[in-house]
Amino acid sequence: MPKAAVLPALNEPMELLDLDLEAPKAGEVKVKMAASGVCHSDLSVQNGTILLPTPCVLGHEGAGVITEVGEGVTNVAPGDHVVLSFVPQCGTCFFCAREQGQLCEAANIALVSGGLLDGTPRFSRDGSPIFQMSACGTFSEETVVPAIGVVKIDPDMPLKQAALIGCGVLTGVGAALNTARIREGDTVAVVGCGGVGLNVIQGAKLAGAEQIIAVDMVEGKLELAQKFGATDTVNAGEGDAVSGVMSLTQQRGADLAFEVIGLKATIDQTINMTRRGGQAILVGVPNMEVMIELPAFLGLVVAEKSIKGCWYGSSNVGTDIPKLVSLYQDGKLMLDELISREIDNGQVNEAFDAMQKGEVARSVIVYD
Ligand code: PAD
Ligand code: ZN
Repeated sequence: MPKAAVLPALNEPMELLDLDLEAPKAGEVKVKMAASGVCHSDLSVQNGTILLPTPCVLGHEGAGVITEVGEGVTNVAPGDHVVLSFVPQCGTCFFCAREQGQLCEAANIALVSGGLLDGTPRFSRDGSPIFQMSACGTFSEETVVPAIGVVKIDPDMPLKQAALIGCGVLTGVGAALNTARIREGDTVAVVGCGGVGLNVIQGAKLAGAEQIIAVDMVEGKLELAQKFGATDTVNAGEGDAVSGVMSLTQQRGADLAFEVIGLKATIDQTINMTRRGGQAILVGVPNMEVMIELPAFLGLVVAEKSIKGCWYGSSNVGTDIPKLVSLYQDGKLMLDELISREIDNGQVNEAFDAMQKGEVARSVIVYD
């Protein structure tokens, strides 16, 4: 009976409960969780920005060890160390066949239903289903997920650091390396330097950006951003973020600007601080009502700006997760520095508070 942090209903605090967990069905695996990061998207389920059915086990950024496999599973075996993917990637659908696994058709139902690929969760309590976020539910000691939702990694990789790759690192670094087209010497602005934004910064550095401008309202985040590779900072709490970036770029704007918060105001700012001919990459998840409005001719046509969405860092999890593990092992990717606090899964409410106050890059649940 795993203990899990369960969101009982919208806007309610999470409760630590003993749950029943079914054995994996065909094509599914059971994972003993080792660690799980707490991401802003988890908080966004609690406050309704991301809509999922409740009660629900949140958590979608995790790593652990396979303990059981269902019929027909060949990609992993008990004892394997894995990172969970919050977008299961089938490898054969229209999108996977076009190297856009982040848009996998098989994953769609899992992302919205609170269940696995068949739309049903494997957790329950007193006979009633308990849903699981993004076919994961990493705020539980154990979970059952689709086999195509786990990627085997080198067993020497520490699982606490590996957990972070599952969302924040894959999304942030992938936004810079896969979604965007950063060229050597480019100027990049990153609006929002939380767990995901810091990874956009280190991804931009890896891609060869020369000037990296970090924008945030919390001074501590701007200091951390400099450790991850930011060359300049703009405190959006002390002045207009767009003017700040303009004055650092000869009034042209950044070659590429990334929005990593999910607010209308900062999305508008990000588009406005992108130079003519540049790319604005939208990573933050806004609530469903947010609309983008801009003058079509002056804002887009004659300015030749591109606005691009970014889902899961445009990642192919099967190749990108092992690649990020190797980068960490070679000392080229900062993961230790993302772990601000280690907690247990009874402390997720406190972790949400700390995130909202801007106190942490990531709180990480570490299981025994
Ligand atoms: P976080 O809360 O750790 O970081 C957000 C940062 O933004 C913090 O450092 C804040 O101080 C800063 N901030 C807030 N408001 C402002 C403002 N007005 N101006 C400047 N800075 C501000 O969140 P996170 O990094 O975990 O997640 C960021 C977003 O990315 C969030 O919307 C999440 O849902 C989304 C996300 N998207 C994907 C994807 O695939 N597109 C994946 C994972 C997360
Ligand atoms: Zn996330």
